[in-house]
Amino acid sequence: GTLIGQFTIGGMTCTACVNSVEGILRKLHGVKKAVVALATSLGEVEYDPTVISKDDIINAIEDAGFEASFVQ
Ligand code: 9UX
Repeated sequence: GTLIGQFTIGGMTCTACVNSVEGILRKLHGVKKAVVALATSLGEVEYDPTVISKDDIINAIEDAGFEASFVQ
């Protein structure tokens, strides 16, 4: 199955940040789609919860130097 997770991302200040975070997310096994918006600091990820967890996704973003927390 697929779940949709929405999260806030802190520390993105330019479009290259957005591309970087989207690239990180899209490379994660279990992530099917990822869209990140600079203006709202929001990201939306479609993921397979049997492959990757919300915490794994947050950790991947934070390992890249940004802050992340899930909205739902
Ligand atoms: Mo833009 Mo983001 O110059 O880490 S890439 S601030």
